[in-house]
Amino acid sequence: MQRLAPALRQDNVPLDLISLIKTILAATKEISFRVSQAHLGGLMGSTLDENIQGEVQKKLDVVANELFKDILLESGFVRAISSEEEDSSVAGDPEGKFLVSFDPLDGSSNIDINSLIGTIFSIHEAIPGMDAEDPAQFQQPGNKQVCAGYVLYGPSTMLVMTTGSGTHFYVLDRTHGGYLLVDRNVQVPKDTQEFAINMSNQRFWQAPMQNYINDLVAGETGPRGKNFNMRWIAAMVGDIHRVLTRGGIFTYPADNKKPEQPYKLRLMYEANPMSFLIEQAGGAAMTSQGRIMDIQPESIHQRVEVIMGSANEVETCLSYYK
Ligand code: AFP
Repeated sequence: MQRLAPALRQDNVPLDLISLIKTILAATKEISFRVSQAHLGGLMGSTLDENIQGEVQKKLDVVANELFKDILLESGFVRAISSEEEDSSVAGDPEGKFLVSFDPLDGSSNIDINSLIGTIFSIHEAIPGMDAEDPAQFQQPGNKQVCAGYVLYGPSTMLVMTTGSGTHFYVLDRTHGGYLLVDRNVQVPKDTQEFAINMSNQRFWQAPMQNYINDLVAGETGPRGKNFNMRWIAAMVGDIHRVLTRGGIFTYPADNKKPEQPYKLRLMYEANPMSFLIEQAGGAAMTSQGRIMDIQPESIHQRVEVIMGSANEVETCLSYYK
């Protein structure tokens, strides 16, 4: 099994990006440890604060965010960061070459039930001449990402990452403290019989998604002529990891539960990095209107519709919108 840095050099990843990736991974190793000790260290439960999106912050959300933020801002590689847990972007080194967007702990509702959670990150190059303080520098589409990945704090701590040369799986080897490459160029099967959606929102979806899911649930007696299984982990990192491992379709469609907020997932630190990973593994990552990675972002915490996974199944789903 190959160590991380030689694997990245094999993919011709520039040295400064490798250094940034190593910095990110140093933070994830510490978060992984804190997650495993959370109950013993008094880090279960919520704080009294809400983030800018009106979500109550868990104690571990705050710890993971501070760890990630501090290590990135002190690294010298980063011009600015943006995080799910920060109101706006935070300036780093004015000479830093990269911008990092991240969700320090995705799937926070799983913390208290000792279930899957993870850290998601997305890296863009900083725009020359733009001020480190200016949040507008983050308004770059997903197709300009130079690296994206997540670390899943599961039974083993796994890194899934792409720098544009395929999507690779790594496992944290606690005997030497580094990530080892375990699967190079994973491929999402084109077809699937598994879907992931929060079914409790069914009555709030638009008609095309209602019709599509009804046809999946109808199974072999319905128009699809085959049975589908359903899974929902309530952490995008967990659901996307399953899709990358054995295929499937994952969607968080538009709904009218809160008419002022039709979408749930965040473009910059959830949908874009996951889209890069899925596409690099031969899958598709779309909204009902087009490719996620071609969306021009307007703000850091922008939300977006997500339909991603096995390419043929995503195409079938989108055909209901035509
Ligand atoms: P957090 O990052 O706030 O924990 O949100 C998790 C999430 O954005 C995504 O990871 C899940 O797929 C989705 O929310 C779960 O949503 P439901 O609450 O509808 O299950």
